[in-house]
Amino acid sequence: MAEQDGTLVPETEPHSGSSATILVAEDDPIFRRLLQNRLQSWGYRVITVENGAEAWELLQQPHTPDLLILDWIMPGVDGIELCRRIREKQRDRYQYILLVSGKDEKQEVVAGLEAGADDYLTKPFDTGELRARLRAGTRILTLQLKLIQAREALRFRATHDDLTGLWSRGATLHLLNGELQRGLRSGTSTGILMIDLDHFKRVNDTYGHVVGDSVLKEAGHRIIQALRPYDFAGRYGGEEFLAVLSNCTQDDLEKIAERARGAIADKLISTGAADVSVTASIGGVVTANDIPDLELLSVADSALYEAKRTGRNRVLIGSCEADPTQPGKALARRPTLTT
Ligand code: GH3
Ligand code: MG
Ligand code: MG
Ligand code: MG
Repeated sequence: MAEQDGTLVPETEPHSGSSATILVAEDDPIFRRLLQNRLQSWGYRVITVENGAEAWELLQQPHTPDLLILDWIMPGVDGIELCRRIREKQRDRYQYILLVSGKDEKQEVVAGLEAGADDYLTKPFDTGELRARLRAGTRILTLQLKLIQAREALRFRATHDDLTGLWSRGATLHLLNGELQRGLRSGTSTGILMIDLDHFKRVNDTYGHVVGDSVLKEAGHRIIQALRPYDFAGRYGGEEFLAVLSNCTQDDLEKIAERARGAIADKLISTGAADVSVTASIGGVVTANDIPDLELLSVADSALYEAKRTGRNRVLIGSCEADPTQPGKALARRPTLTT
């Protein structure tokens, strides 16, 4: 349908069912209102602002629209300046910009695109053309969304263990280092728990690997449930898990370790094929000192070894003081019995 003087004439187009949100920045109140009505009749959600400064302010907030219709000529921050600002700021998501103007000169169109607009419409314009151009923009944004989802799925797979969904070994060690640094900066203690399922080979030998896998998955889940919301756990090895507890006293560490041990041991794991009884031995360490991760892991490992040696299904916390004579070394390695 043709337009007169940039004004949109109401028409009864079928609802497109689109759920995209469009930000319209337009200083002409009549054109703004008509544009809003038309876009809404096509199924878009619409946010309108009267000038570029308002649009820019709105775009600083989280969850802003990805589809923008910007008027070129507005008082203060105009559409071109807005395009430049949007493109200068690195965002997670790309925003598709349709620039609207009464200017029709080729060099004006080029200037608009150079400033960062994706497409250009000259007033007065045909609503059919506007609709088609918005669909083109939506197609690009949909493609972008799929790419982001694919990237996130890859990122998840690269940092998580396939079977349990917990952090992978590499990611766990990376996060552990981050927590240790954070603990040092804030002067708080960080705790580590090394959790190893007892006689897990027997589980596989008795019930088979498929059941063994289900048990591992459920054990990982129970460990996560036993932790505080801001702690994290990863699969450190085959049937071994590593939990990292930030801002954690020795008392906290013992309580949480005991909770994790009980969570695994106290209730049979139902796998569908069999109800399996399994226990875990846990070695821990807590420190506020500048001790390298490998040193801490070695203390936790020694405690775990001791827990295995002295009967399994138990928690032992190794003591770990910084050795003033050997920076980066733990002073005491002998685990102290806590349960
Ligand atoms: P311990 O109490 O001394 O830890 O005995 P264990 O049998 O648990 O220890 P060991 O290290 O001898 O055996 C670990 C077993 O865990 C052997 C291995 O087949 C099993 N395992 C490791 N990864 C997986 C896995 O992804 N799935 C299954 N089903 N089993 C696994
Ligand atoms: Mg204007
Ligand atoms: Mg084991
Ligand atoms: Mg093991």
